Amino acid sequence: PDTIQRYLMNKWLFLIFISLLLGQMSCRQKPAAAEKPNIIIIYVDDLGYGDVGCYGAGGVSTPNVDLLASKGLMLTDAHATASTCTPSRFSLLTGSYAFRNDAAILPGDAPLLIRPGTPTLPGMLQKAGYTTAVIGKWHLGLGNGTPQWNGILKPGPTEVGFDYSFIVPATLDRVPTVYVENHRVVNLDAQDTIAVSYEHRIGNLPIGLEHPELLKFKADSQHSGTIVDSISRIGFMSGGRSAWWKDEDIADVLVKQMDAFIRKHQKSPFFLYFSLTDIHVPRAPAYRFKGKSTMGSRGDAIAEMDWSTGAVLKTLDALGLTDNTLVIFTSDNGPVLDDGYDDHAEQLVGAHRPGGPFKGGKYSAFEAGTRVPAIVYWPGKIKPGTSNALVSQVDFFASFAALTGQKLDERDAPDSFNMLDALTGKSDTGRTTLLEEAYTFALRSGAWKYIAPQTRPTPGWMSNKKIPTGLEPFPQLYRLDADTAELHNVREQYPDRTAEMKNTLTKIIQD
Ligand code: NG6
Ligand code: CA
Repeated sequence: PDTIQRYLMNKWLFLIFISLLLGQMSCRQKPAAAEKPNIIIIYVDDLGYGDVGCYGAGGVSTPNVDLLASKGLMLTDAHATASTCTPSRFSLLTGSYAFRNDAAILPGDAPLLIRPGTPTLPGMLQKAGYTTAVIGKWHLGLGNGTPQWNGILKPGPTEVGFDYSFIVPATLDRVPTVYVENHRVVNLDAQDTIAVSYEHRIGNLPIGLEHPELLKFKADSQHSGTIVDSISRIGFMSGGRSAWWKDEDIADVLVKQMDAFIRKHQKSPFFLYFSLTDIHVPRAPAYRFKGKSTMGSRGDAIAEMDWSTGAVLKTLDALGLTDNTLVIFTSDNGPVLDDGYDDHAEQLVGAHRPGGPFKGGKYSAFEAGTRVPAIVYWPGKIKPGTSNALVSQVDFFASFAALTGQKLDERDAPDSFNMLDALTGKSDTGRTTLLEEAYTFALRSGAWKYIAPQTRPTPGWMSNKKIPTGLEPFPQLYRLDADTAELHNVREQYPDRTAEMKNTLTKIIQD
């Protein structure tokens, strides 16, 4: 009996020891898990402030985005850093303003704009233990010099912080019309090599200029290059037929990639930059979205974008990851109706206001150029609500560093501020000043908006866009609290304020 007792005692002690150990381990893991939520940025292309239901859209419904807003924090004064794509994406990923690197809209055969070795948001999260991926639109260039479409496309996303990439290299309207997975074009037949030129015609595929009868949409002269999938593109290409995407399938392809990546990495923290190709031109959503809006293909593309957003939530729910995942939904620049293809966006827009109450849109220095929908969703952690804190996407870098306990070096993310409290609704206070880049600079300070005289030449085609650009040879000052639509330049009534804002702007630029 003595041995039995001792045996039982030992067994008890052993069990107590094991359970204490397990308890310890889970205690240690719990706070770590809570500090390292998965992070997903759903980045829509060209979605305007007023283009989704919760921000006032008409003509299309966006139930999934609206759900994000009703359960998350809806920001009403959040900005892309620029009113065009490449500059905004550069700033989002590097925490540095695009002008510091001379970033402008890139052609489809440009070399990689972010130099390997530059501190990046995904690179910082890798150090914090995250697995990182970009799925969708890239538009930051590939390779050194000319991209090697038939070989190894390097450096690219995986050299600047992403563990995995599945991308549309530039825009839907630019050649080559192929996906790139890590360093290679997907489904390329080695016998049918790809050639690309932005200077002159190559190969013998039909081009839009000569064969308008083959086109789904009529296009302007810049978009009248090689025809792929009945859509003429900017630039010329030949070969690579087995690798061509089909425009109507892109959302499905990207959603499948998104789902696979999340499933694969569900057990450890991941960062996904889910960069949708909707709602940029050419707008050819999947056939099942045809007629989902009253606004033609632009509205239908919004419906498709909403579906892709819902797909993310569905995957998270299915895997039980919803409470441990921070999702930010936003856009790279403001809206445009006619961006080169005749898809009736202007004729069918009706009472819908793509830029909401704001003036301008894509390419513009007025508010609608950079003020975009922005929703932060993290059920259980973020109280549902609305916030008018002034925040910029350049702040995601420092904010996520703070969230995940990463210290930033001085050379990291020079323009990024930690706005974590504003992004999670703990505070209403955002930035005191905010820079907007167009073909000039604008500065926000509270309700004041200063637009500097135009500094960069605009491309010739800009004059056809019918968007008020805000580009003038003289300074402009607006009071957004009294004049949301930037109609009255009050610089003469407020010379001191004008001078002060000009100085602040100069300091930021020269910093
Ligand atoms: C412009 C294109 C426009 C669009 C834009 C980039 C012309 C006339 N227009 O050069 O269609 O592709 O670049 O859009 O060529 S963005 O959202 O990637 O900035
Ligand atoms: Ca864009």
